[in-house]
Amino acid sequence: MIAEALGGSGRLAVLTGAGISAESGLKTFRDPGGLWQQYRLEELATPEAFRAHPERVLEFYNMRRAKLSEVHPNAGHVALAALERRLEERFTLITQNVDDLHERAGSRRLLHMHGELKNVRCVRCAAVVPWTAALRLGDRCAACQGQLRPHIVWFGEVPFFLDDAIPAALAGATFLSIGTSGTVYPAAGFVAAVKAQGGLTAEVNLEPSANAELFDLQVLGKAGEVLPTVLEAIGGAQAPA
Ligand code: BV8
Ligand code: ZN
Repeated sequence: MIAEALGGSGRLAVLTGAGISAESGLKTFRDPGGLWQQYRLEELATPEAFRAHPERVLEFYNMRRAKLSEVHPNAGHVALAALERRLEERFTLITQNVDDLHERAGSRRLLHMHGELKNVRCVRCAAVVPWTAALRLGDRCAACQGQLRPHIVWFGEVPFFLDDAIPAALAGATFLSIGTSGTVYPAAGFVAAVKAQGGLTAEVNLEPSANAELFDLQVLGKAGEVLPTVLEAIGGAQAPA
C-alpha cells in the first residue's frame, strides 16, 4: 500500500499539475476540452507570442486570473496542506500550476515553478508585483517604467527554483506526482532524477502519465477523492520528526 511505502522518516517531495485543480473547476491543458485544445499554445504561451500579439496574450491571462475568484480549493489541495502541517520541513510542494489554490488551502512550503497568475513582472528590471486586476498594454513598473507582463514561465523560458530549492527538495526524497500528464520538461524529468538517486516514486492521476513506467506505485482516480485518504495514511505512517 502506498502509505506504508511512502511513510517513514524521510522527506517527501510532491509535484502537482493541472489535474489537482480540475475538480475546483479550472481547465487542464491537454485533457479533452483542455486549454491547449481550445487555444494554440504557440500563440499564447511563448515569449514570441507576447512580442507578436501582446494584447491577445494579456487577454488570455486576464481571463484566467479573473476565473480564480470563482473557484475554491478542493479536498486534494486541503489534504496536501494538512500533510505539510504534519511533516513540516520534511515536506516540499512543487507546483506547475499558476493558480493560487494551494496557498488558499494553507500550503506554505510551496514552489510555483511556472509562475503565478496573481503576480506580474517588469520586463526591464524583473520586479515582481502582486496583481489582481486585468493587465493592460501600457501598465508600467512603478520603479523603472518598464512594461509589465504576466509572471508566467512560457515555453522556451527557464522555470523558477531549478538552481536551488527544487534540487534540494528532490535530493534523497520520496516523490509523489499528482495530476500531471508528464509531458512538459523539466518537471516531467523529476521522477527520473529521484529514481536515479534510489528514491521511491508514486503518482496519483486520472490516467497513467506519459512517464508512468518510472513510477513504483500508481493510484488512478480523481485527486480530490483519492488524496484525503492516501495522504492521511502517509502522514500517519510517518515517524515523528
Ligand atoms: C525549458 C505556463 C529550458 C503557462 C507552462 C522536446 C522534447 C523535450 C522538451 C522540449 C522539447 N521541445 C521543447 C521542450 C521544452 C519545453 C517542453 O517541455 N515542451 C514539451 C511540450 C515538449 N519546456 C519548456 O520550454 C520549459 N522551459 O525547458 O527551459 C531549460 C530548462 C532547464 C534548465 C535550463 C534550460 C518551460 C515549460 C513551462 C511551460 N509553461 N505553462 C500557462 O499556464 O499558461 S506548461 C503547462 O503545462 C502548464 O503550465 C502546466 O504547468 C504544464 C504541465 O501540464 P499539466 O499540469 O501536466 O497538465 P495537463 O493538462 O497536461 O495534464 C493534466 C493531467 O491531470 C492529466 O494527466 C489528467 O489525466 C490528470 N487529471 C485530470 N483531472 C484529474 C487529473 N488527475 C487527478 N485528478 C483529477 N481530477
Ligand atoms: Zn521595472
